[in-house]
Amino acid sequence: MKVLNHLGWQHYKSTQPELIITATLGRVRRVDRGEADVLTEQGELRAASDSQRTTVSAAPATGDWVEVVDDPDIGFRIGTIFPRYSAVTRRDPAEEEKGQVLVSNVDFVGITCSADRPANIAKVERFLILAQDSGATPLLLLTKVDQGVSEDWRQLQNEIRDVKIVHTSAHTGQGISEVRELVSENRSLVFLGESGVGKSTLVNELAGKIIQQTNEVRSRDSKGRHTTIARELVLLPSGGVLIDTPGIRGIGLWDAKEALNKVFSEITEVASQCRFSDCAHQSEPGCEIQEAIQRKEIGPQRLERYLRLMVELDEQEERLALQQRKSK
Ligand SMILES: Nc1nc2c(ncn2[C@@H]2O[C@H](COP(=O)(O)OP(=O)(O)OP(=O)(O)O)[C@@H](O)[C@H]2O)c(=O)[nH]1
Ligand SMILES: [Mg+2]
Ligand SMILES: [Zn+2]
Repeated sequence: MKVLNHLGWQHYKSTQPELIITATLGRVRRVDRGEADVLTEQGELRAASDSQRTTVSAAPATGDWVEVVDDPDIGFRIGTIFPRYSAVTRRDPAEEEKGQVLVSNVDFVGITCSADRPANIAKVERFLILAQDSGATPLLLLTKVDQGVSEDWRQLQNEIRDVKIVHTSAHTGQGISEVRELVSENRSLVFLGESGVGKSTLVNELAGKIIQQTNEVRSRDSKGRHTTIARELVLLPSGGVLIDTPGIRGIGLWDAKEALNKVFSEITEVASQCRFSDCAHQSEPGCEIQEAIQRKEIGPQRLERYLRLMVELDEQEERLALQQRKSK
């Protein structure tokens, strides 16, 4: 069971005490073209992932614990996909009204940003909501700190609360052992962020060898070249799992209102004290949010970003409800 334990099996099982296994157990390393590479005790198996599966939760994702069945007709195929204790789910870029699971069964979502690029709080908040919604613990990994950390990043760090921030550098080794420690007990961590921020470089540093290909950023604007093209699980020799992902510029949120309210908890807490339960926090009498803005406890821009995200998620809910009514 050594491979499986290093992959986090024991930890996974403790979250799913009722599990019954009847075929070869494994964890999905990578999914592509209707097939998946699955790490099992018998080594890596390439298994067909049933094309009949259409719903979000039923398509295998990197990180899933699955059963691999040896089918006499088609060879290996994925049978049961076991329940996910966490899942990073975004709005499917191909189909607006659908969610897409990027990775599953992770303990940490490492939102990876480069210190040598401008700090964009709205983008970081979006990633934080995605991470919070997954059920895993969000982290902010600030990379390339050997290049210096600008004032806007320092300010951003003051604005986000309750999130662990790790400064890392592949050049000086700063922060590497801190991140390694997080996964030391066979836990799983996924790196999410824009292309070129150094996700694959971090994977290699943590693994202590070059596993993932990396590439120079463009000198003109420090943008990456989309070097990593698949969501891929890397098993650390000492146990623990890292998941490298392709760079993503923006993300569509999916069914993430609860996570939104958590990430903006200082706003939702105050909002619950407004006189009107449907307060829009603009100029209503008895609006505690406006009071808090006057007292400089809540930034007006932070409120604006919160409201904008709320509208986005409200509209999504409405469209989905409409669609469901139509299809009935
Ligand atoms: N100075 C400095 N450069 C770094 C650091 N980490 C990564 N880089 C450089 O950043 C560039 C991009 O790194 P990658 O690891 O390929 O970035 P990525 O996030 O995996 O990019 P995609 O796969 O395209 O999403 C490479 O040239 C790295 O050498 C760091 O800590 N300091
Ligand atoms: Mg990469
Ligand atoms: Zn209000």
